[in-house]
Amino acid sequence: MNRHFTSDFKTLLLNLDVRNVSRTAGAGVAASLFLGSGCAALADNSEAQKPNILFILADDLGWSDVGFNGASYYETPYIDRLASQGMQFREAYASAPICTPTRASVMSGKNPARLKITNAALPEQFIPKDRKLLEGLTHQHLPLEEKTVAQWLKENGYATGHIGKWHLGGEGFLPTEQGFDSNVGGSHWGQPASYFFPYNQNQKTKHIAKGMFPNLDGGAEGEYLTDRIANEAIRFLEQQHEKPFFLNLNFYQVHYPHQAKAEKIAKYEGKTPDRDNTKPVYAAMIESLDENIGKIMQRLDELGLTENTLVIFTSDNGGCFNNTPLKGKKGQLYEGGIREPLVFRWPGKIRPGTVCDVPVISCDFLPTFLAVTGQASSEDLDIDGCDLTPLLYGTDHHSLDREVLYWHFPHYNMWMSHIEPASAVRQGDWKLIYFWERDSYELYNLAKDMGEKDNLAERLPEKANDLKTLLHQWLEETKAERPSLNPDYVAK
Ligand SMILES: [Ca+2]
Repeated sequence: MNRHFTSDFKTLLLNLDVRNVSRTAGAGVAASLFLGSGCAALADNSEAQKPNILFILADDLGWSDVGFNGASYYETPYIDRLASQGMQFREAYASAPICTPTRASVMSGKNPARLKITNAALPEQFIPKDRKLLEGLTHQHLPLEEKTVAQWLKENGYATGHIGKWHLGGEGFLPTEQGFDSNVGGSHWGQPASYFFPYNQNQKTKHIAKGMFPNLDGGAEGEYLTDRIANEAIRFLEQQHEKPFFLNLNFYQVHYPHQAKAEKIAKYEGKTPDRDNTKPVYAAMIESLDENIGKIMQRLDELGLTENTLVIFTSDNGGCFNNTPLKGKKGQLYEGGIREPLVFRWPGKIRPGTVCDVPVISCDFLPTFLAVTGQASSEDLDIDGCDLTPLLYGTDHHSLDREVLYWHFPHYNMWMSHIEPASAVRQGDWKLIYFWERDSYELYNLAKDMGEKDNLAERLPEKANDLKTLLHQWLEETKAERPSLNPDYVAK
């Protein structure tokens, strides 16, 4: 890929587009960073040097939980700085409204429906059996037959590290079985027992969960998990000398249990809410995530790795609380359940302060990473994702060779009653959601109504029918696992 760098760089300069330049305060500083150190990167970037990839995935962080998407009660200055130094995607999606399927999609480049991994890995007793529908079947782990992005990159000479939440299977299916050289803290568990050391011990019941945090031994009493995960990431960065690296850094933050440092909680208890956000513990968790990302970016700089490292920041599903101005939350296919903050930063390659409105989705990471590392073109792969480099490099900011996105979530949830089986399709500005239990559709125009307040399904039956046809054809093609009528259902 590097041999194209010079022409890409020229194209970027020629394509400077005022409409796409963020008006955030950091944009001017970021632009000078681009023109200054970015040029240095051009000179230093030898033909043989492959870029490092640092993929940072937050857990359950909503689209509107970050400053660059309008949050003011929550404070994310370091994540916002990252956004101002790179390209932010305003219409980025998770492949699923819940943890495991999105992570499986990141690893494999495939839609969860095709993987038949559509729900969080859960023991059988936690799957509701008393509802009108029986859920579609879902695998409990990412099958070893799936070729992960780590396996692809390892074949290409990369050092591959996983740190933090995995949630794609336990023994036999851990990161080290799926292409990673090392695994710190990743297991089948989807959350810590405690954010304060000892992390595998429930603070109330004192129950200890064995095998929760492989290779994350020791720690000081009261040490905070997010600080520790960041320290492990820094240690990984410091050890990289020989090979280019791919670090899959998956924070547990801001997933339940909601626990934060007392001094940070106190700060938010006294702060004026915005968008009805009034959860100081959650705000404090976001601040800890943010400051640790700042810490990692600083160390990356000190190690001289910034110029040759593609950094990505995103989340795996929508927020659990209030995602205003979006509707819905984690577990739902409304925008609040699936739209994510997303930033790509790569000085000299990606123009800083840019905003992209093209819809993108979790399964796009794998083909994009393969493209930036010069390994394979997406045409050769049996995947659902698209290579995003035309957007990132500025050769085309406004379109992608893809018209339609799909979601399939045939599940309830024992703890969250708002969650019901649903599937959805987005084509252009139009989005249709199908609710399996009610056998009903909702149609929205996201360009005019990103909050999904005005259901147009009855007023625009032709448009609704077009999208219904697309959705059901896709469910057939992917052999998606459908919900079925529950013969034992008793209406309450
Ligand atoms: Ca999650």
